[in-house]
Amino acid sequence: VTIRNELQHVLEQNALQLFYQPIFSAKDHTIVGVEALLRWQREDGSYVSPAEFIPLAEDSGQIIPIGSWVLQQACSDGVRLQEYGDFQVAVNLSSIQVHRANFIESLKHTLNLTGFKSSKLNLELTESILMEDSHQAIRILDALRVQGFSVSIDDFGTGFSSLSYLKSLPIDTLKIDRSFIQDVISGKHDAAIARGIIAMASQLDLNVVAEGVETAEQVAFVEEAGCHYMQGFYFARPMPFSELICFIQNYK
Ligand code: G
Ligand code: G
Ligand code: MN
Ligand code: NA
Repeated sequence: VTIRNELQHVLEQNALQLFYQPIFSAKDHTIVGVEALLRWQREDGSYVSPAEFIPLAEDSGQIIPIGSWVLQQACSDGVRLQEYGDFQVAVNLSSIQVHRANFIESLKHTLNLTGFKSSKLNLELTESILMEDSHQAIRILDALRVQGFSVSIDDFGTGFSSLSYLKSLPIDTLKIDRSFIQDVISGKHDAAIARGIIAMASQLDLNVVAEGVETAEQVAFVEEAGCHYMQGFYFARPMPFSELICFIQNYK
């Protein structure tokens, strides 16, 4: 059986799970939210990375039911998470989901069903989603803002959008791709790029998240550069919801 064939049955087999990775304030290292990251566990116990199966699901159209499942699961977990603190929940979206005619309606439906608040849901879009059709993108972003959602640009720096283009978009947060954070200590150029993105984003009143922070040196660097939030293995790896609750309860 190929992965493509197996993928057709993931939903009926309850083979999908959401892991959560906490996001921290650079100011005081408190937890401000979590990012939901999809995991597929196959029958033999092995995990398939979303980097591998999301593109297949996008090709087959299965990204629609899978994406709906992700949103519903993240929102119902988000409601339970509110018992432990005032946390944002970030969800990654595919271009195909966002460009569907009923996208906003289905989001509202999920909130009604779960009781989660739009102000607590952060939608992570990639630069490419916004570049494909910028007029359409602005319409969608405006509608999301009216509904009270916040929007992040994920993997920032890997696409080709300029900060001046972003200025025209109603978005809240930039997530600097971890490829830039990886080499901020050893690479002069990556350090300059990361510093530049953080400084300009701050000037544009955008929040900045440094992704993939793995070492104390990187933490010190991004804090010094004025980054607002941090996420990465240095603080916490993505983990199942039950572990997240333990992590939050035991965290300082
Ligand atoms: O968690 P991991 O590093 O394996 O994620 C790999 C990639 O899969 C990342 O680019 C991440 O944004 C993406 N991804 C994770 N969960 C989801 C999801 O629920 N929906 C979509 N569309 N992408 C996801
Ligand atoms: O594209 P996106 O930013 O959504 O991808 C998030 C992915 O990055 C997740 O799959 C997550 O597992 C991974 N990730 C999160 N923190 C770190 C880190 O500190 N180092 C590395 N190598 N990967 C990370
Ligand atoms: Mn992401
Ligand atoms: Na990213």
